[in-house]
Amino acid sequence: MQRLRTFLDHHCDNEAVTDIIDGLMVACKDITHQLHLGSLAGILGSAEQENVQGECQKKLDVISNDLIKDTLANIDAVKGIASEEEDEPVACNANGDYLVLFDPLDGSSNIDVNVTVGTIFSILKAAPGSDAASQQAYLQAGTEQVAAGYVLYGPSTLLVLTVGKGVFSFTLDPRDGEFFLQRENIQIPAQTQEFAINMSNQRFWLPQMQNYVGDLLQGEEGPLGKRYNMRWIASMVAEIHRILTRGGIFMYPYDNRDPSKPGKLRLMYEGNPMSMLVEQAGGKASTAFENIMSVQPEGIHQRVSVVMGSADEVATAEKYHA
Ligand code: AHM
Ligand code: MG
Repeated sequence: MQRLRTFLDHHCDNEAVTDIIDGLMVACKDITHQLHLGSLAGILGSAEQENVQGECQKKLDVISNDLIKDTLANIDAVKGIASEEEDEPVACNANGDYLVLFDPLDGSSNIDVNVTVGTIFSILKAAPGSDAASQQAYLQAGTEQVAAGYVLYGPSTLLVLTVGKGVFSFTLDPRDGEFFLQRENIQIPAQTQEFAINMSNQRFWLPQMQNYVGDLLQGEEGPLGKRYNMRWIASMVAEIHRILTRGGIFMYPYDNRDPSKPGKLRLMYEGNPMSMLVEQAGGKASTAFENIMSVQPEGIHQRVSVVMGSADEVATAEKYHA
């Protein structure tokens, strides 16, 4: 079995990116440890504060953010970081060439009920002379990502990764603290009979999305001609991992609950990295109108509509919006 570092040394022809991913996993192993201890470590519950997006932070949101931030700041290649839990980007090493954007603990409403959560990350090349303390340096479309991945904290801890040459997964062996390569060149089946969406928001979606999901629900008697099953874990990492394992379509579409927020998920550290993984695995990642990775970001915490997974199913969803 190949260790993560050995794999990266052969597969990733960029030493700086190898160092960043390898270093980031040190923090993710710490997060795994904290999650396994759970209430024994006093990490459950609210941190009694809000992030820039007005969301109540969990204690473990804050702990994970600090662990990842401190780890990345000590890697020479990292010029700056942007996090879901930080209002503004943070400059790290003036000589670094890379920017790392991350959601330290995605799906954190699941922490207190002991259900899967994850860390999502995206790596961008910094433009020469750019100011890593300013949002402007980070506002690159998803197509510019040099690497993306997530760590899933479930029954096992897994890393799923792309450096633009396919998607690979690694499992953490808790006995020696090493990630080992498990699946190579992961491919998402083009068709599926499984969808994931928070149905409680149905009345807030665009009419096109209501029509599409209405037809999914009609099953073999509807125009799509097949019966679908539904899943909702409330953890995008778990949802995308299921899709990378057996196919499916995951949607968190535009809704009009709050006109200032077009959708719930964040473009730069949720939508883009997951889109890169899904596309590298032969799937499709769309806003329902255009490719997510083509969206030109205007802010690091910008939100985006998400429809991603099995290519044929996403193409069908897009047709309803055409
Ligand atoms: P978070 O970053 O605050 O954890 O929010 C993102 C999560 C996703 O993982 C998940 O798909 C979605 O929020 C679940 O939302 P809902 O509460 O509507 O089920
Ligand atoms: Mg999140």
